[in-house]
Amino acid sequence: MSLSEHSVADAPAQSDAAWWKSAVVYQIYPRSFQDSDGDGIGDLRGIVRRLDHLARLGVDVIWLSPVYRSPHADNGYDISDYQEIDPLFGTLSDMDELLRAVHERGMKLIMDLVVNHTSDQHPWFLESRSSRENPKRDWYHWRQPRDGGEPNNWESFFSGPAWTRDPVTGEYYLHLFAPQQPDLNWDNPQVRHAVYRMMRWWLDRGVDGFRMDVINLISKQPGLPDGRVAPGRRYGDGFPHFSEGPRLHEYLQEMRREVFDGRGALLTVGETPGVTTDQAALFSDPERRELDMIFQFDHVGLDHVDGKFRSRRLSPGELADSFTRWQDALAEAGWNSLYLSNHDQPRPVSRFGDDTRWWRQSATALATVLHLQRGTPYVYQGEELGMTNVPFADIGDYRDVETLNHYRTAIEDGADPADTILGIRAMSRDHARTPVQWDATAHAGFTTGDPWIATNPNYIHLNASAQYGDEMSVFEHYRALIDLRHRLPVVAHGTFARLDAGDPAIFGFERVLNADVLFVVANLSSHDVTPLLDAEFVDAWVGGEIILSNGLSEPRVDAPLGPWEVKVYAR
Ligand code: TEU
Repeated sequence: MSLSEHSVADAPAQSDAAWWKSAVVYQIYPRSFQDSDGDGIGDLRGIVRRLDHLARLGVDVIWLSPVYRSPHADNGYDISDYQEIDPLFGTLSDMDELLRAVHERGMKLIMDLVVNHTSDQHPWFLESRSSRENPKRDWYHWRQPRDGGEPNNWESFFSGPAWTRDPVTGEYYLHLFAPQQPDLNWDNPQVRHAVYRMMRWWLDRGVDGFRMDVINLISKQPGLPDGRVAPGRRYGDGFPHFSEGPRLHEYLQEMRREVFDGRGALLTVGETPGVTTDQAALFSDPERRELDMIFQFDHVGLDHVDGKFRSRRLSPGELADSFTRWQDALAEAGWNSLYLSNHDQPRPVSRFGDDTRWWRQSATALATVLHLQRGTPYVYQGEELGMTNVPFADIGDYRDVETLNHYRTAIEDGADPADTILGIRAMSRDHARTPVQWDATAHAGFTTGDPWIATNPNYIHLNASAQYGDEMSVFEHYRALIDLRHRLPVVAHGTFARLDAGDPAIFGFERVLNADVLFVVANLSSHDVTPLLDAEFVDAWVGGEIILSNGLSEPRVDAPLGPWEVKVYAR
């Protein structure tokens, strides 16, 4: 292969500071990763037991979903003590042990930072609600009733109004998510500095950065104005008023100065639902000193029709078009986070691929086109095994607050139960939350007890131990992709250019860094397709080496592609 390996001299000068450009992040949802004490809920010691899986996969960073003390109204995204570990997951000393074990293997660990809201059991909120005169009253958003009801017309992300009346004072408080998740008032400097103190405390303890939950919602439009009500709707669209508020970027720059300046190789990634490409550049342009990168939601919203629970299959090309828009938009300034799934999304092989006939091919094709884009890839637990959506049939199987609230309000509003379940079966967050499938023993090796949510029955054949060492497996394919990013600077630092291959089902793109060129060509459909490429282009690739594929791989770049076939060429 003529492609230079470890030619760090070729890479852009900022590559040292931006170490995360050649890193791969792995997300752990602790509840469902590995149980160590038989209570059916994953925990920190369980994670330590499985670190060799991650080392084998080759990931650089672990993002840990919340493990702080929490009443678990939203599985830990409702935090009642930011400086304590929830007893379900272990203790602070288990956390120190995990950090030590992660660092010992040369990996880093970032925590989930959930500071748009706290739990309603957090001492800050308990004080705040206690009286109108309490010094912490202003730490949350309290308002008088309007016409005896909610202060404005915003809807919660989890169904129903975004306001709940508190009997103690008769006032309403704002919660963009569940009533147990009151929104903090970031306009109060005491709130911001309390958060920064807590963040420094974790960094001092050894964590390597944060994934910041709904961080684009922390600054709200003053006055909290009503949203526009679409025809036939009960609630107004508050989104334009509670996202991208006027002081958002000021707060992120302040956080950067107060928390991150002068510290070593950290990673900050913001979760930013609804973000546009222009806003994304503002967050992640290094010159602006805000965040390293953000999660955008374009490709995970494409299949929403009327809200997420009325969804559709994408047509060939839609996914590739969305990825291309983001690659092009952040080519000059800013940086992409690349992901197919997380704990809020269905399993990608079921959603975007073909989890029956072309399960292996589609899982590996999707992974390849994701990992070889410009940006930092994120692997969500189980994705590296090609885990699929779970065939839950009954509402009693589901555990997620968003799913259960949607079901209850839909039925109250007169929806057909069978129809409602169909919507949930396509999109519920619980698809991502069934236990990781380690082996073919009871409950997939996740627990010796009763798991808090049922295991996907396909664990008997779909599990990690069946895939280790099998060159054709989804796991080994992910491993190869991660290895490519580490070895070839063009993967991390090269430019991206999409090529028209004559059919929307084909996603073809080149990555270029100086003399090094990669060409990725994938058929993202379940039928055969032949790429139509310029003769000149085809000639230039004669003799190019196929460095990774998931099929029989005809050497010519314009050879017909089987369903979900992908090939990666280098020269
Ligand atoms: O999610 C925020 C978000 O906007 C969504 O993806 C949302 O959870 C939902 O799926 C909309 O349909 C973050 C966390 O990732 C999520 O798990 C939490 O429930 C939420 O914030 C509140 O903290």
